Amino acid sequence: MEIKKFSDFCDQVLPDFNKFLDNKLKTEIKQATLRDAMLYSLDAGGKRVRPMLFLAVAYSSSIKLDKLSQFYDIAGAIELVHTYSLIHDDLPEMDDSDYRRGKLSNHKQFGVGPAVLAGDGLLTQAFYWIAKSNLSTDKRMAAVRILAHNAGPMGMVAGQMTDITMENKVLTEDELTTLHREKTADLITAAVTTGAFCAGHELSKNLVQYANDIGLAFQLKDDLNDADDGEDSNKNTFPNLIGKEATEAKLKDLVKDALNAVLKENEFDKNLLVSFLDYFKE
Ligand code: GRG
Repeated sequence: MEIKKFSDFCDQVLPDFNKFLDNKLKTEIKQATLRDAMLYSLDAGGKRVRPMLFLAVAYSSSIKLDKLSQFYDIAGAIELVHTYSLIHDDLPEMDDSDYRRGKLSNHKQFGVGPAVLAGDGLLTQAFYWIAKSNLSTDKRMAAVRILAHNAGPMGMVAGQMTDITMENKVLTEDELTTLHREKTADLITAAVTTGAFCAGHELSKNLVQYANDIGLAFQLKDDLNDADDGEDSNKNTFPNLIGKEATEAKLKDLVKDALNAVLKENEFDKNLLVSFLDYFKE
């Protein structure tokens, strides 16, 4: 294990992974408008947190840096699913956002119909990439199962449905936690657990705990940033429900729990996963 900091790991891996993502989609998608709309959001400057976490877990279980590219199809599939979810989330009938990552949102750039199809295309292509990857059948099946379970109607899609249908209703803390776990944490958990499976491990309780905690922490941090920017106070967020200070305390507790969980972990080198927690301190 040579790299100890998550940011150094990303510096090493991200340029190559980004090239892979862009080239693969460019060569596969023949319909020009669809290709442009899919690439517009895929190459819009996302942080690639989920695929980097996936690859970091594989690296932390002793897959060498120069062997990580065997997992790019799966890491890429996770990013395709994330990108689709953001395109659809921005649509007028969902969050109705005109901008994403400082650029026009997909439907503002291409129109609602093309944006829906760009999202559909990314979601479907994700499972094509997993099916076509060179990993063993067991690993590919695990990746399909985990991703479909956590991103579909048993996970992210369910959370999004609760979000849009409960928009003007006040949720309890438990209901809001479930919403955020499904909408945001489940895909992050899928990235971490798929990384473990692909590197040849059984699911570990501590790793799942770590993944769930950072997944929820991710949403809380995003909501705290939005609250600082004066975002809509009617939205179902922790800062709106319990206040900013209580949300900051909850975020700290989650990061502490994630740290305790990962420190109990024996199957993986802990350095990168511990270092990822710095993201919540920035
Ligand atoms: C449309 C089925 C469907 C689901 C949408 C992901 C999602 C569900 C909604 C996004 C709402 C949101 C902004 C949640 C906060 C946490 C989050 C997912 C932030 C965006 O992820 P980042 O920070 O984005 O990884 P980048 O731009 O870096 O890729």
